[in-house]
Amino acid sequence: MAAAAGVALLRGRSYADVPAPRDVPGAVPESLIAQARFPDGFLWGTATASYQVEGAWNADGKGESIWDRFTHTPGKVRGGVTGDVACDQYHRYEQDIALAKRLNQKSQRFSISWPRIQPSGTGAPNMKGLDHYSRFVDTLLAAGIRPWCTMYHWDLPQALEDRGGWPNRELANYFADYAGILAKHLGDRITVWAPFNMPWAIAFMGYAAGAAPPCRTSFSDFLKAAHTLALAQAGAHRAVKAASPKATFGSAYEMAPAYPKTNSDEDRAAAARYHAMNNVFFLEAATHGRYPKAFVGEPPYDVMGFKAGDETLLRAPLDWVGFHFYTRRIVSDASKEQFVHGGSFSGTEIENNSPGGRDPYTRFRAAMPTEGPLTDAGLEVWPRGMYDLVTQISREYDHPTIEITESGCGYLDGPDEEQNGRIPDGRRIQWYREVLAELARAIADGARVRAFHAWTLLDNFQWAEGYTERYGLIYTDFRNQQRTVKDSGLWYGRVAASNRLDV
Ligand code: IFM
Repeated sequence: MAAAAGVALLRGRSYADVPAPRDVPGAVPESLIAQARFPDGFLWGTATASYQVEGAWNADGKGESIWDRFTHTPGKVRGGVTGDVACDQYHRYEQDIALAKRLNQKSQRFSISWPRIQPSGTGAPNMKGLDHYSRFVDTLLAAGIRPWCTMYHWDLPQALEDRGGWPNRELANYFADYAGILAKHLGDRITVWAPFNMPWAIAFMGYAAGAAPPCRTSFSDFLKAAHTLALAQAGAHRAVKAASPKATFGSAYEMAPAYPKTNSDEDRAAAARYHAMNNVFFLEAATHGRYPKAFVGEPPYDVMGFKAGDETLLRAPLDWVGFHFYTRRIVSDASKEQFVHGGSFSGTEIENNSPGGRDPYTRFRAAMPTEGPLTDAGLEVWPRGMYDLVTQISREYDHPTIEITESGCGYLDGPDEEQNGRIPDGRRIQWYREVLAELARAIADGARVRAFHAWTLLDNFQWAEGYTERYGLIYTDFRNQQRTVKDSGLWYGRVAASNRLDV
């Protein structure tokens, strides 16, 4: 009854009705946390990514990825470190899955490394790579944990980058072949598939901002890459469904609720463009075979390399919608300013305060505010954003089944030697308490959320930040690969067992 009323409440509200952030408190009242309940059967899990945890960068016939090339280039990663060993999970996965089981986890989102399966990105599969993931999946199932597969979490075979990377439309076909191989060999046991982790970031960070490999700075390459990724998403959908009758297909999009800087029509329109570009660009392509109103004017189809008939090729009706939540954005209009090229990378997002906004097409500026406290990794804590984002996607996409594919916070707490090495990371517990209370509120108001994946199971290689940020529920001592469950991990295990937060 409450859920039905909530659905009615969500329906009919438009983006413009979302209150500006100054109207909402930054912190969540304890009473809301105490009342929060999650439905029976709710799937609690964690998320990881191949390059961030596996190590074994050249084992068993694996090819070189763009992240191998990047980290092996001096001066690219903080501290000069690499993911060559990372958490050594390629060899220690049984131990890590046993820890997840101990924390009552029921879903493990992991990614498969494309160059382990096709070392140069095309052609016959490397059976040693497939065998590894087959054993990994069997171990998850034996532990009662649902295997949830991301097919691509940023580790493109270097050989495909050498053929033009994602701006090369041919990659959509190569990716569909790869997806078909995965579904054929693992689809008897994996039923939950998503093609890409954070496709916007793959295109923007890699090809426009130069912040991640291959570090190009071309807005036209960014737009071409985005179109190839959308085509690849749909091609993978067709390939996976054809190879595995049990397959369900969804997504792992990055999203941040966008609030207009002022109440002006221009800033509200800019916030809507941010939402279209950064949050739902690929969801809209999959759902309707078109791109949303992310641009000032018409989408630049010519620059993207859009061809007649692509509207049909883009369609990939998702069985469920997966997205991440970390923080929020305040967005202002830049359509009247002269564009000046520029940008800088901060953690997981682009901040660009250059005159003229972020790029010549979308013409907005997005900033992460600092009204709320910041995590050690520099992201603003704004729990209310979870409620706003989940309810917005619910009403805009007709109440789909939702999975939160990542959500978490970077804090550097380590072992306290006076407490036998215990890791008292209270700030992380509080972050999850508040964000999850807002998620429970969205569910009570009608959002059909069935799973939450904390980022991440264990501290790992944090991309260009190296090992200087820790997002794990489990502490990794990178000197000896020892794992220690943090207080937050123990707490999350109790949450998973009880479906409540006051534990
Ligand atoms: O570590 C990353 C992950 O690979 C993608 N989403 C954000 C996380 C934290 O920055």
